[in-house]
Amino acid sequence: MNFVLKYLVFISLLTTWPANAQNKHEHHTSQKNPGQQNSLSAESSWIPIAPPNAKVHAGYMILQNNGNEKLVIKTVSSPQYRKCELHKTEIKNGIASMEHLPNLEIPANGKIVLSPGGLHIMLFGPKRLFVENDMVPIIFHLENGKLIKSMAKITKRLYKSHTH
Ligand SMILES: [Cu+2]
Repeated sequence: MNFVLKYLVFISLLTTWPANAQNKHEHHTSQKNPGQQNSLSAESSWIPIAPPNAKVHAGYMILQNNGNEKLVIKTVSSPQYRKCELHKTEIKNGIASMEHLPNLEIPANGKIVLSPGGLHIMLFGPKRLFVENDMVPIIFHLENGKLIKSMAKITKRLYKSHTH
């Protein structure tokens, strides 16, 4: 698990490097606490494995804001899906429906859990067939212009929910 988290942070650093390049002092802090400079980290990212003909998948993870300012995710993308959206499943009168969220705010020093039956990333149009343990990049586009990349693992479904 530790290795995975470090790997995610490493990927995040790569992704945001161009935006941070002019900020020289961040270089010193990166060894000590790499998560700090990105503020946002996506941990335990997973996508339940879907039947080969499924046109839509869902992504779940824990979004942790390590900074002292709120962060807003404006859009989400993945090179391996045609389109990604922020969704929220709600149950009204016993019927589950999904809402497409215009953005997602993560409070300062707070975290948001995306999990089956609640918040999720809706992943439309997989561009290839995934098998268990494949790693799929999911990129969060923040309001402040930064990109945060996470790797989601194709995983056997743990809970029964969110069928389409
Ligand atoms: Cu959805």
